[in-house]
Amino acid sequence: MNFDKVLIANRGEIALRILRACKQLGLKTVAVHSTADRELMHVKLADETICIGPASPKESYLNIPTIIAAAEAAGASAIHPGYGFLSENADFAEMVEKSGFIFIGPTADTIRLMGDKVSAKRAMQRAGVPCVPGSDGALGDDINENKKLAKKIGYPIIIKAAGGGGGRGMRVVRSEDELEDAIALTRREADMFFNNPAVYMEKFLENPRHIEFQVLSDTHGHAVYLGERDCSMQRRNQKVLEEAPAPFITPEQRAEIGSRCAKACIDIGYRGAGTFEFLYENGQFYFIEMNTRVQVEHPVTELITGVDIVREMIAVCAGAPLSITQDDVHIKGHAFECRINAEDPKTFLPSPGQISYLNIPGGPGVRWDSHIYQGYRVPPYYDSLIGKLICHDDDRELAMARTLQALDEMVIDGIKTNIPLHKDLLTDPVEIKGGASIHYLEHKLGLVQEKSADKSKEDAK
Ligand code: MV4
Repeated sequence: MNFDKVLIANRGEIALRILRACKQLGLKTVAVHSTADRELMHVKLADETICIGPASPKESYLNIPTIIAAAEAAGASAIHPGYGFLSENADFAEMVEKSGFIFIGPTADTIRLMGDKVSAKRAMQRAGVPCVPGSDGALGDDINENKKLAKKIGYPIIIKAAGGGGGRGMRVVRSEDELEDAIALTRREADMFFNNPAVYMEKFLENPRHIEFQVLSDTHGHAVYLGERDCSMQRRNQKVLEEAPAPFITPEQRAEIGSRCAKACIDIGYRGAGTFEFLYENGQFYFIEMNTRVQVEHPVTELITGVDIVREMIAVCAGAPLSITQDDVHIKGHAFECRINAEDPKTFLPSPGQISYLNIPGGPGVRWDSHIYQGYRVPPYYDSLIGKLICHDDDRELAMARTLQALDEMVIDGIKTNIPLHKDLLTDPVEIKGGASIHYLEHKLGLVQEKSADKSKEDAK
């Protein structure tokens, strides 16, 4: 099959990142964009552009028939979905392949398997990936059985929707008298939001870290892990600051969990780039979900491994074998990524508008992944991410200092950004120490009043 033209079914910084990888591989690019996105950088750089509809994502970036029609019209051979939008939509992946295009990602069946968190967990359990203790599959309707199970797991437990993920459709239960209502409520919400009433039960981990393993897998039976990232610094399920490698994780732990993830990829016939999400508490890793797409934070892994994840995922989806084996993967130094958002640093409200002045930091080990430029208007219709500052150095302390220096050099005028938040975070004693839990940032910001002093003390220990 010929593979010479890629349609980029996304916008913003990731569309530009994909375009750059395509150009390097000698592939022609097709940018599809909404009427609000004519001035996007990757639209200017693409070989062909097609306007696919109005600003509203539903009518443009989420419009499956229109995107497939655009691929037909342009004579594209493959479609790269990026992250968000249609990237983990199994029906889209299926339609893409049935229409004769290559989906740059895993097969529709794999997306479906991992999209259902109950089947994902079962598959990972079978592959030898350690999971959070919990129900064996979806919960039944017998409340006495469920009470027995919760008692056996031990309170607190969490009820999660099989169709959920990324923080939607979950409820913590701290005692038996809350269990029946919690299951019923989560089921109703799951049915409403995900069209799937199936729910499952897990031991609730009170203060875990969020650590995820990056993998790449080809169609020739090879898979590699590229180490892990710590993504614990988050607010309302939106990551703010990521780093690689994760602080205090030993090479032995990395090899143990990483090799199990790579083996799991081979077991399920995985294709492309993927991420295994774990909660990490008391020295143990617990699998929770798999992301079957390229992630926002992939650059920190690129900087510590030297592997071009986006180029590699395109190549393996075109049928090429992985260009590296596990023996070629070495973790070198440390990297941080600051997600720069067009938002008020105090209220977190979006701050769209025109960028009147822009100064981008530079120097060794400084990378800026962004579509913005002086004069660019940040539209109000989409995610507020306008760029990612990724800094690398020989160790964590140096990487942190380099990130702060780069933040000091960066000027984005005309809109508000969260740069002040990043400067504050990178000088925070708990962040400097490393290894804070998923709750730390929200406590720091005073989002959670209850027990906030206790929790912060615990993190600071
Ligand atoms: C959990 C958990 C504690 N215990 N599961 C939230 C997002 C989704 N991916 C899974 N999530 C969680 N699952 C058990 N058994 C706590 C969270 C959680 C969380 C996880 C990762 C990153 C940020 C988070 C914020 C709040 C809760």
